[in-house]
Amino acid sequence: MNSLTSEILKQLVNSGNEPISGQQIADQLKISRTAVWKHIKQLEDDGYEIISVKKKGYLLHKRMDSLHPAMLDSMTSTERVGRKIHYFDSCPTTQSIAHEEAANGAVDGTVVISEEQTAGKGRLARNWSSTKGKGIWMSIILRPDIPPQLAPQFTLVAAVAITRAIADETGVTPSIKWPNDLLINGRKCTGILTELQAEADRVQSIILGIGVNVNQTTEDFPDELKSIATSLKIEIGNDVDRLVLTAKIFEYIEKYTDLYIEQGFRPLKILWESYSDTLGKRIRASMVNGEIIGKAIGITEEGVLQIQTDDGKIHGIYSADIFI
Ligand code: BT5
Repeated sequence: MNSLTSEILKQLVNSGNEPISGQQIADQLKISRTAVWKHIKQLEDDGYEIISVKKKGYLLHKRMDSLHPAMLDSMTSTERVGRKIHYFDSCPTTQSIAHEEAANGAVDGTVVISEEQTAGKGRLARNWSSTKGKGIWMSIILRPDIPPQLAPQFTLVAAVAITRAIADETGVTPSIKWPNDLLINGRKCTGILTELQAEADRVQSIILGIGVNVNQTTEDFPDELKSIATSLKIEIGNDVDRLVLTAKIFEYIEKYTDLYIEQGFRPLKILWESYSDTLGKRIRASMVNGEIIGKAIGITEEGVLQIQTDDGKIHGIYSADIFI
């Protein structure tokens, strides 16, 4: 979207239920009224419903189901997370754009968000299904001052933040399957992919990739996912406002990142344990170099999963797929 069109959308969103006059917009943006009218037409072509109220101006009638920054900005009360947003109608994956932005100095809390991903990715180069307009597909750039070995904790911090946001918005609390899955009724509704840009001893940026299935129906999922994936809509039976949920996720990510910086991982570990689907269960952890079967007895201060095998030995697992 052209930046003037985007600015006009922002003004319409901010004026809420009060119409805003074409002259007012023209004066503020230093453009002609005809130019304002052309941008309004563009917004209508994009699907925004705008009413011309006689002698008063323009009114944004119906909020479109879009995660456009102008819409998100009006909902967000954070200081850092989501204050700067790069928005795409479609892109291969928000992760690689976020990596470029981070390398080019993007500020802490910058978000890359897309309505659709054509090559969305999970861990180990797996695919992530990202149906257009039905989910939240975004990468958040964080710049905590921590050593690289603590970065995996952010997967757990994000898992807690998203769990809380989903619970607030839907009344349904997902459970967390270590390390990066949020499940409802045993099916995956959210995946998290934590990537890093780091020097030997310091993190430069964490790229927190978040995929939340929001309004898909079962038909929207490819066949191989139909029995293992779910969406919030499937679980609660009605559409969920993606805009409100995204703003909530921004709030919780900021809140818990602040808590982490102030008090360390401990309070977040306690929260994580309270939502865990993994602890106390007999599990199979499948790693690139083999597998371990035993009881999941806890996570360490670093976020490492501890499994106790039948011979009593305790094993620390850094990355694995867990089967219960
Ligand atoms: C993940 O990997 O769960 C991390 C997913 C991260 C996605 C976000 S979206 C925004 C950002 N941009 C990206 O390109 N990625 C991030 P993993 O634990 O490896 O799980 C991947 C597996 O989950 C796949 O092999 C499928 O079995 C399954 N899967 C794929 N798409 C899914 C979906 N939409 N919902 C539930 N499960 C899915």
